[in-house]
Amino acid sequence: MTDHLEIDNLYIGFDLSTQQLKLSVIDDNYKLFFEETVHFDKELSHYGTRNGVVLKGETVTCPTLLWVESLDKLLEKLKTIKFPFHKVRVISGAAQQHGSIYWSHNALSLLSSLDSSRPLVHQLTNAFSILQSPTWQDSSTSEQCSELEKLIGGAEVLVNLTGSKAYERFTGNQISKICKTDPTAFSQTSRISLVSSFLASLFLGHYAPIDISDGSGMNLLNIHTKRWEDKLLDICSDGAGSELKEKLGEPEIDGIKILGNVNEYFVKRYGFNKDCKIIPFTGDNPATIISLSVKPGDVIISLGTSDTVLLYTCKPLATLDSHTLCHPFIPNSYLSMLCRKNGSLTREYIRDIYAKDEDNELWNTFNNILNTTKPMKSKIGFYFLLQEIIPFAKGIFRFDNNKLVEEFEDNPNYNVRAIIESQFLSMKLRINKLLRNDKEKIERLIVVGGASNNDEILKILADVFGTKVWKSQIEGKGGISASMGSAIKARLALLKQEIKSINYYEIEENYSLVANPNLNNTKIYEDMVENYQEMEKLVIE
Ligand code: ADP
Ligand code: XUL
Repeated sequence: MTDHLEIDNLYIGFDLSTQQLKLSVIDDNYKLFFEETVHFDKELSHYGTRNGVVLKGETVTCPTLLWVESLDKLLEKLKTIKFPFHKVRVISGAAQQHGSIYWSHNALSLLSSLDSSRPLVHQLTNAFSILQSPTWQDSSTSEQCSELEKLIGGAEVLVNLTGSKAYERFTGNQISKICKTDPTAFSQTSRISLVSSFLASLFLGHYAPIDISDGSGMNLLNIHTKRWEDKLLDICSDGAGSELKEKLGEPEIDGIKILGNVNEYFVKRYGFNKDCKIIPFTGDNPATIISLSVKPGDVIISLGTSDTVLLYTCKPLATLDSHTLCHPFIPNSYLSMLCRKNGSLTREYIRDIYAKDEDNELWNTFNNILNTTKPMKSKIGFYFLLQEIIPFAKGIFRFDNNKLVEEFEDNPNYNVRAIIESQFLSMKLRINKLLRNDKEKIERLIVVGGASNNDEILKILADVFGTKVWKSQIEGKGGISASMGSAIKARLALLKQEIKSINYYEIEENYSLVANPNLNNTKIYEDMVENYQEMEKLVIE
C-alpha cells in the first residue's frame, strides 16, 4: 500500500469472480492505490470447491456462504495492514454474471441487525433458502431453455426482446428449474439476487436492486423498455409471474445512483465512514468495458476464467450467437458480447498434460512450445472440457488433414498451439458477424484478464486477427479490469453527485502495444478459417 497521507478520498471496486474475490482501490484521479485478493480454493478450502465451484454433472454451483465468508476474509486482510477505511467515499462492485442467490424470508431482518463482533458467515447461515448458488458455468437447464423458446415464439423473438436466445446459465432458466424441481425452496425465497446485487446487499444491509446491465443476462429483462417482461416471468415461474416479479424487485437503470450508506456492521468492524455510499454493483463484463476508454472500433478480449469478447455499441445488435447487454449507466448504449466457457481452465488442462512445469502456475514450457512451433493448416483442434456455449459442443477433437484423430501422433505437443489457435479462430469468425457493415472494422484489439499476462499467447492473437494488440496499463498483473471498472463507477457516482454531470470519456487512455502481427502467419490463418468452420460443424452436438 502506498503512502496515503496526501490522499483524501478512496473508491473501492470489488470483483466476485469464479475463482476469487478481488478488490481494487483508486483515488480521485482514477489511480490504482491498492489491490488484494482472496483465492477460494486455497484460502477457503473447507468448502471443497475446485476452481471456485462444485461440479455435479452439468450442475455447477458454489456454496453461497463461501462468498459471504470471503468478504470478511478480504476485509480482515486490509485491517491487518491498517488500510484507511475511513477515506473510502463510495463502494461498488462487479461479479460473475448469471449466478443467483436465494434469500430466505428472515434474511432482511438478519441483514439489518448484524452484530459487528461476529463474522457475517456465523450470522447469515439461515439467510438463504438455497445453499448452493447456481453459477455461470452451469449447463443443466437445456430442457427449460427449449421450453422458454417454444413458449415465447422462437429463439429470434427472445433475442429481440432480451438480447439473447435461451442459454442454460441465464438466470431465468435457472429459476425455472428451481420452480420445477424444488417448488418449496422457491416459496421459501423472499428475494432473488444476482451475484453482483447479492454483494451490494451485504454492504447495504438490505436488498440491493439488480442493475439493468447484469440483468440483461437473465432472459427476463426487456432490453428496450428496461423492465422485466411479464410473459417471460410467467414462463420461468410456472405461471407465478407476479410472485417472481416481487422476488426480483425493480431493476435499476442508473448504475451510478447512490443506493444508501454502508451498513453499520462495516463501520463498527472495519472503520468505514458511516457516510460511505453504496451504488449498484454490476456484471464483470460490463465493468470491464467501464475500465477502458472504449471507442467504436475497439474490440476487447478478456482472457479470464471465461474468455469473452466485448464491443461497445449505440444500437442493440441482436444475433443468435451473441449477447446484447444494456450499458450499466450510459443511456441508449449497449454492449455486444461473446462468451466461451473453455477459457483459462481449459488452457491449464492442456498445459498440465503437455507442458507441465514444476510450479503449477508457471507457463514457461507452454510458452516455449508456442515459441518453437509454427502454424500448420493441416492441424486443427477443438477443446471443450466444459460444455461450450457457442458452439454448443463438449469434448476434445483433433483433425489432421481433415481426418478425426485420437492424437497429433507426430507431435503431441502441437496441442498447445492448437488450443490457442482454435480459441482465437472461433472468436474471429464470430466477431466478423458483430461488425455491422463493411465500414466497421477492428481498429484496436485490447486484451485484459489473467492470461493477458502471457506474451506468447498474445502474439498468436495478433497473428490470427492480423491486428496490433494493446493492453491497458491499469491491468498491472492482469485480471483486475472488472474490479477497476467498478471502482471507476464508484468515482463517477460521487462526481455526478457533486458536479451533476460527468464526462465518462475523461478517463485517461493508457494502453501499451503488446503484440504486432506476423502477416505471414495471418495469411495462413486466413486460409484456415473456412476449413476450421467445416470441422467445427462436425463436432457440434
Ligand atoms: P477471473 O475471470 O476468474 O476473474 P482472471 O482474469 O484473474 O480470472 O484469470 C485467471 C486465470 O488467468 C487463471 O485461471 C490462469 O489460468 C490465467 N493466467 C494467469 N497468468 C497466466 C499466464 N501467464 N499465462 C496464461 N494464463 C494465465
Ligand atoms: C458471461 C459469462 C462469464 C461470467 C464470468 O456471459 O457467463 O463471462 O461473467 O465471470
